Amino acid sequence: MPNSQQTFIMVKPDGVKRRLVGEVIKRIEVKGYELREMKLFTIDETLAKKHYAEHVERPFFGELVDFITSGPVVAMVVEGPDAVAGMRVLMGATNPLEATPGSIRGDLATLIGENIVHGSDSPQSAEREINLFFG
Ligand code: DAT
Ligand code: MG
Repeated sequence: MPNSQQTFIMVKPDGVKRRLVGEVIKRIEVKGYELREMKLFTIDETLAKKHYAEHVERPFFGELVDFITSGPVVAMVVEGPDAVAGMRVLMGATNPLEATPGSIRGDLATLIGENIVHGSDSPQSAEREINLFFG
């Protein structure tokens, strides 16, 4: 497979509450990526702070940790050609207002703080996040 990569994808608590797990997985599968790992669980504060460590200085860090620990998530390892960048395109921009229609966030979300999915932003982040959640 040309430049096959693994990336870390997560349906966040808002997506699970809104019963969008199937919708997100459907979009990943019909695109042509494969699911390699998957688990439903609730993230604890320690894991949340490690996952979002790059945002520790941001004013919304506390809210981010509260939100991501507020209910179950579905964590996944997704694999395919250029899967890291490809999943970012499938997800759409961080702010749903700027996310293109056709993308997950563009079609399904309205608020930056409730944007349904997480996806690694680089191969290095993917490796770190896969180890954090599935290592
Ligand atoms: P992404 O999830 O697209 O990688 P990010 O890593 O910059 O975006 O931020 C992580 C999450 O933090 C993002 O999905 C939603 C939240 N967030 C980002 N910027 C924000 C802001 N200005 N206000 C509130 N929440 C924000
Ligand atoms: Mg990010």
